[in-house]
Amino acid sequence: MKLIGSLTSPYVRKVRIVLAEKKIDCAFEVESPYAPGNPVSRVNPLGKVPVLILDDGTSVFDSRVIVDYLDSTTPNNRLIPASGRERLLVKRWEALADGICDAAATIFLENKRPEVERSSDWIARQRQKIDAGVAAMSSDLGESDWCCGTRLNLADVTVGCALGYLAFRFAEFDWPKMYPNLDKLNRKLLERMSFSETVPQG
Ligand code: GSF
Repeated sequence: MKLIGSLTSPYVRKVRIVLAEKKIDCAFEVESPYAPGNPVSRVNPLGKVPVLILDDGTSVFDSRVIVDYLDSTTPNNRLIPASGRERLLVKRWEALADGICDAAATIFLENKRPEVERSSDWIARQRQKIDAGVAAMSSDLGESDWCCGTRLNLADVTVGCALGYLAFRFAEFDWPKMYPNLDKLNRKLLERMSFSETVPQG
């Protein structure tokens, strides 16, 4: 099995954390979907990372499909509840955290365009999603130790990836000060090697 992805992507990080937490062996090929001549679109018609290549050559995307598959392949350390309301809530956390990453990545890309082509309305719209999304994560976490349930699961993984991505791309957004409960959770997550070894870089 081989994972293709970049060192900056929060979605790739999500998959790497799941692989590490579940102790699944998988090669990692670092590729940027933006580098000229990169091979990503040959394995994913959408041209996005992460992509997981199975041993029979099947390419799997996107990150939600990949982590669902990985969690189902080995019974140890299940990160996604099998069914029912618990599963629904974990997937809801994932959608919220991924949505924050989507908005943050959109702003990052918009800001890379020449200044005259940038839309401040579009940036403000995305920024609103980030602000409301982080506020919702903080409110839903409350004083609990974990996002959902009594131990680490995919909800915490995705929240950690979203917070790490905000720290990486939007250092000026002082969410740790605004939301001490998210800061506490994030610090606890970073004590795990799966998180500390995958902090975005580039
Ligand atoms: C998002 C993947 C994505 O946007 C998932 O896997 O969960 N819903 C998908 N990946 C970005 C890199 S990054 O921003 O994480 C990507 O590959 N962009 C290349 C492009 O051409 O959009």
